[in-house]
Amino acid sequence: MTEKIFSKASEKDVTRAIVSEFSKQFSEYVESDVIVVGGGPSGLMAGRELASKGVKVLIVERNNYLGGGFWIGGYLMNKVTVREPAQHILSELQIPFKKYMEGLYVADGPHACSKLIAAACDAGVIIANMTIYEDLVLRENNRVSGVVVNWTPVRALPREITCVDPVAMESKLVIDATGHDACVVTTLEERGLIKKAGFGAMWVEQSEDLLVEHTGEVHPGLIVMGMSVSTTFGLPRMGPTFGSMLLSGKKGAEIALEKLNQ
Ligand code: 48F
Repeated sequence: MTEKIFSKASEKDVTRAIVSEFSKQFSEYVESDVIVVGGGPSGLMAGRELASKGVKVLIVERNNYLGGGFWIGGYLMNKVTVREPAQHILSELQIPFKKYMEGLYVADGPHACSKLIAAACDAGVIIANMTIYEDLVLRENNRVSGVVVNWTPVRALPREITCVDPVAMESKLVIDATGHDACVVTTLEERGLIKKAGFGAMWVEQSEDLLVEHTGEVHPGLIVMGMSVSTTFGLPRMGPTFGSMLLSGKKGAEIALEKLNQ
């Protein structure tokens, strides 16, 4: 037999490595500073900003993959656009882009998205993927204090097959970065604690400024960012341009940092 290329490790070692490392990390992140629900462009940007400043951040993402709508620019075409001044964030993340016209820039979706994911991971963000947000933890004066989650496949099956209770994770702040659905805000609405307006019709030149302006805390302990902001406040949608997702993520992270330091 020829000399082996790989080191010695059997099936049991591989399985133990996965189980023990996963449970160690999961146990550590059952309590975080910030839980970001949704790993699209706004959530990833916020996670990266916070983690790079030493904040303990967990991103909860229902899909196996991260990136949300940032892989594809629109209509199944994988070019993403940003408007001035968001190209500076592309430069900061070392994402190649080209100027299409004055104030409008184009990048490759897969390249931009994978660089943003890597930037969040490099900064120290921990990802709970295939994990779906179900509900909030609410404490004194209805302050948001964590999230209730389950495995996505458990939620995807009919109740009669998988009647499995979810688990809860605690944090000082929660961020709703779930996009158009604004899932976290919706659970507050179901309890009569907030009223969301639903996003408006498309108007690119109004929407992006308004979205960044309205990014912030909407309820004690809950910050909204990205498309969730439009859905919460009834702002116009902007379609396949992503500058405000990145800027909203940055602004939301600054607000979260201020709150954590208070
Ligand atoms: O939708 P998404 O990309 O949100 P975003 O960061 O960016 C919006 C743009 O992509 C685009 C746009 C403007 O350019 O209109 O749509 O605001 O990413 C949202 C992420 O949240 C996850 C979802 O799978 C996606 O990756 N998500 C949504 N609901 C849940 C969730 C949930 N209940 N639990 C966990 N993750």
